[in-house]
Amino acid sequence: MTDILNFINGEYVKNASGKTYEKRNPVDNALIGHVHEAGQPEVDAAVAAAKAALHGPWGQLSVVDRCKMLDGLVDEINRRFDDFLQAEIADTGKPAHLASHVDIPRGAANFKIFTDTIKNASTESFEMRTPDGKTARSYGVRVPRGVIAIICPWNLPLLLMTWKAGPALACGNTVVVKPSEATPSTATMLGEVMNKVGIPKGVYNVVNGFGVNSAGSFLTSHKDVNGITFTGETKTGTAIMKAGADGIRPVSLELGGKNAAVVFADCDFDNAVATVTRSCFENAGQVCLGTERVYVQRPIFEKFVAALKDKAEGMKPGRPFDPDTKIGPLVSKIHQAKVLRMYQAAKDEGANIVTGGGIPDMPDDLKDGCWIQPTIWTGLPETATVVTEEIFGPCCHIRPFDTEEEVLALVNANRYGLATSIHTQDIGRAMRLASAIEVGLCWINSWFLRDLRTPFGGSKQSGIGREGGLHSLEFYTELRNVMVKY
Ligand code: NAD
Ligand code: 6OD
Repeated sequence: MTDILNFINGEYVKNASGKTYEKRNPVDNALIGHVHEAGQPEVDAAVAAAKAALHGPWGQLSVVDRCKMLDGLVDEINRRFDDFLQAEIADTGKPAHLASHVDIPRGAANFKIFTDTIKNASTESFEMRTPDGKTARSYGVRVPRGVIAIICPWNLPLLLMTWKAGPALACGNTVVVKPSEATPSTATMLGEVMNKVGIPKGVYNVVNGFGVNSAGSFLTSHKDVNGITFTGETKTGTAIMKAGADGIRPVSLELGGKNAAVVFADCDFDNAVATVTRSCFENAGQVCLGTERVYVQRPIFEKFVAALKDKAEGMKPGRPFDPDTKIGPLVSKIHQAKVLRMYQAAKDEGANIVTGGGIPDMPDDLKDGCWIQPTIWTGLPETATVVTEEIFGPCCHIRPFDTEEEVLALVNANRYGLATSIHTQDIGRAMRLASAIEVGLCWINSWFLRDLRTPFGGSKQSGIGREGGLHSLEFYTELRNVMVKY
C-alpha cells in the first residue's frame, strides 16, 4: 500500500490539510493506497511553479532541444513499462492485454507524435509594398499559450492525459494535471520520469483530488491558468467552459457520446460482428468512442443479434493478468451503480434483454469487485433512456432499419456527435453517409483505428475543438504576427 502524493515543482508533496481518500482496486476492492487531496494551497503552488517555469530554463530551450528532452520520456516510459502497466491496471482493473497494447504504448507515443509535429510546423509569411514605396514582410511566430490545466477522466488514464500533456509540452507550455480521482497513479508516477530525463522543475505538475470544491475546480478557476483542456462528461465540460469564461481562457473539450454503429446487409459479416463486439465491450464499454446504439439492416438483423449475443456471452470476466480474461470490471462502485441503474431503466421501459442485465457470478475472491455483465437489448423505442443517454458500460441496444435515409435520421437524432462506424462493402454509400452523419469521427469497416496526425474531437454536445497532429497547435500555441518594414 502506498501514499499517492501531489507532484509540484519537481517534488512529491503531501497536502497542508492532511486530507486523504482511499483508492481501491476495482477487481477485488483491495486498498491500493491513500491519495493526498490537493487543496487551494497545493493548487496555488502548482500553478505558481508552472508559471515560473515558463520563464526559467524551459523557456530558453530551442525547439529541437526541448523535443529531444521530451523524446527521452518515451524511452523512459518504455524502460519502466511494467511499473506503468501495474499501476494502470491496479487503478482500473482492465485486462493486461489491453493496457499493454493500448494504454501504455500510446501513453508514450503521445509525446513523440507531437515533438515530430512541432519541429515540422511552418507559419505563413506575406510581402507587400507600403504607401511610401518601401516593403513590408509579415510572418507568423508560434508562441506557447502559457500554463495549461489538464483535467482527465479515468477510462484511459495515461493515454488521455499524455494526449494533452504531449502537445502542451512540445509547444513549450507548462502544465498542471488533475487526474481523475479514480485513477491517480500513472499521472503521478510520470513525475519520476520527468525528473529522470531532466525536464526542469515546475514544467509538469500533478494535483490529485476531486472536481467540485476540490483540486479540479480550484485549478480551472485559477487566474494564472492560461488554457484548460478537458476530457470527460458533457455536464462537467459545461462547468469548465463557464470557469474558462472568467479571464477569457480558451477551453478544449472532449466530451461524452452516444455513438452509433450502422451495419448494412452487404457488410463483411464476420468483420462487422468482430468490430462491433470490440466497439461495444472493449474496456468494459468505458471508451468514449464506444458503440451503445447499433442499427442493423433488416435482412441480417436476427443473425447479427444472435452473433453479437454469442460474442457477449463469451466475454469471460476475470483478473487482469489471467490470459483467459476478456473483460475487466467497471472502474468504481459509483460507476457500477450508475450502469446498473441504466440496466434497470432498460428493463422498466420494456426492453427485450437479449443477454446480461446484471452482475456476473464471480468467485469469492472477486465478489467485492465492480463487475458487470455485457448486455444487449432490443425492442426499445428511440426515446428510451438507454437509447438516448450515455451509459459508459458494456452494453448496446440493437434496432433494425430498412433504408439509408431512415438510418441517417436515426443516427443523427441525438444531442451527442462524437463517433460512428459504418459497415458495408458499398464504399460509395459509406462515404455518402460519412459526410452526412453529424460526428467528429467516422470509421468505415473499422473502429478506433488511429492515425495521430488526424483531427480528433466531437460535434454537437460531444465537444469543442480538435486535437491531433497540427490541429493540436491551434490550442497549445498562439500565433503572433510580426510585420517588418524595410
Ligand atoms: P467526469 O466529467 O466526471 O470527470 C472528468 C474529470 O473532471 C475528473 O478529473 C473530475 O474530477 C473532474 N471534474 C469534475 N467536475 C469538475 C469541475 N466542476 N471542475 C473541474 N474539474 C471537474 O468524467 P469521467 O466520469 O471521469 O469520464 C467519463 C466521461 O468522459 C464520459 O462521459 C466519456 O464519454 C467522457 N470521455 C470523453 C472522451 C473524448 O475524447 N470525447 C474521452 C474519454 C472520456
Ligand atoms: O485515441 C485518442 O487519441 C483518444 N483521445 C481516444 C479517446 C478515447 C476515449 O475514451
